[in-house]
Amino acid sequence: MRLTEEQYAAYRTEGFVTLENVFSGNEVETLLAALAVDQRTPGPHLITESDGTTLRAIYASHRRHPLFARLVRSDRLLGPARQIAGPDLYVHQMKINSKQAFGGERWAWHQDYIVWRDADGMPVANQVNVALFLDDVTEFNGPITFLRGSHRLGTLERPSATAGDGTGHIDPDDYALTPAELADLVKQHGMASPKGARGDVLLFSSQIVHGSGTNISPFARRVLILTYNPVQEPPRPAGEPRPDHLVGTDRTPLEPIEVPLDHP
Ligand code: HL5
Ligand code: SIN
Ligand code: MN
Repeated sequence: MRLTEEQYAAYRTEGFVTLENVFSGNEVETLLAALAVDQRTPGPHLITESDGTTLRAIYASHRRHPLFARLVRSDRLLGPARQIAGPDLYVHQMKINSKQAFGGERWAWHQDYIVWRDADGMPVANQVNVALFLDDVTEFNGPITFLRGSHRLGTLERPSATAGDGTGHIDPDDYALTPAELADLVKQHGMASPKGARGDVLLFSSQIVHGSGTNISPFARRVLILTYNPVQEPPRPAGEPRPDHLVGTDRTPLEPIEVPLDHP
């Protein structure tokens, strides 16, 4: 699968592009069934909301469940990712942000790359994020919102940011842009929040400013986000690397496969 010239140009200019109908309803159902199984496996890969119990995010399902292991090699995701980030990619990170109905919490405005640079020693910002919608994403359930073209600003330094204690997931709150920065950037860039049906795919740059609001609707907004990184540019951590559910260590270049995913 390849992006059209228009889609490729949109990604380069805007920092994101949406692809419709990439996975079928049956495939999404099968992925959700696998997620239901995987989220019962306890461990540090489960992140909760501020209540300490509701699931906020789950990392690295591809390392525990064969269906997700196939998904990360799917040509429908890997094809466009290779066009953008180069032929030899591995999974730097995979997460499902599960933003639940009636209260799934916000993700603060941030850029991804600066976090991976500081926490993991990621040398260059050549990652592409490939987000697969597991629910319909609407204006009501907390869509990811972008500042158009803000990936072209490069890294916006955060004087007060801390890269965590080296063991856990870093919430974008710790790298959030200030209200003054946001107000200024929105004037120049404007905002966009791509909507779509479950099965659609949203590609976005690791340098684009993004965030999302609380989900006050009765509809969950589960989004699976894969971050591919070129094998030639792995992180070089200054100290102990973060655990491998956060920072992928299998750096064998992924070969695209094309198989339907509507069976486990
Ligand atoms: N939670 C991620 C990590 O690597 C970083 C954020 O959206 C990605 C900024 O811990
Ligand atoms: C979100 O799920 O809304 C935020 C995604 C991200 O920060 O990558
Ligand atoms: Mn992010």
